[in-house]
Amino acid sequence: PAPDKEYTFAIIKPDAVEAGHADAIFAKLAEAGFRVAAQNEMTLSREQAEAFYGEHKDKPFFENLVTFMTSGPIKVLVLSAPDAIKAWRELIGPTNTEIARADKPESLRALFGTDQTANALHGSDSSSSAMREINFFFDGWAYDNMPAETNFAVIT
Ligand code: DGI
Repeated sequence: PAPDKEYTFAIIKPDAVEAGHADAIFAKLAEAGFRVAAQNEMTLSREQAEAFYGEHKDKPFFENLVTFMTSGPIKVLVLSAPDAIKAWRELIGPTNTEIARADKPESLRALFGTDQTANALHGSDSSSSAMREINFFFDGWAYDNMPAETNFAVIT
């Protein structure tokens, strides 16, 4: 069964912030039942972007990805909802904006993305990623907000 309340980590990426889509994205996520538990606006340094996407450092698109992610302000969010990790991945849709537009036209990447690199939104892909990513951007937040006895990214 889905946890009653779970946390995930999201980013409104530079293309969507620059295009002025943040308010529309906040409206869509609220409508879908997500609550914003923490948020911050920042511009990533190259060092931060490389560390955040470290698992992709050997991929051919890594340089483009880092250049894009450091190109302007982003909004980093902790979202809560029942089954938040899976539900948020479903709401944002496929990684490639063009595939999202073809296959999931109501998804947030279809609505607000630009292309296969600039795809408007990030979402943690697992409980362990959510834990790592929340701690990466909100130092200590998880410790203050999640009971120690529960799965780190899951609170009931
Ligand atoms: O978890 P996702 O963001 O959906 O996808 P991911 O973790 O595989 O990749 C991280 C980001 O890297 C993704 O949001 C966009 C970019 N990316 C992934 N695969 C490709 C890519 N960019 C290009 N240009 N080409 C790719 O194949």
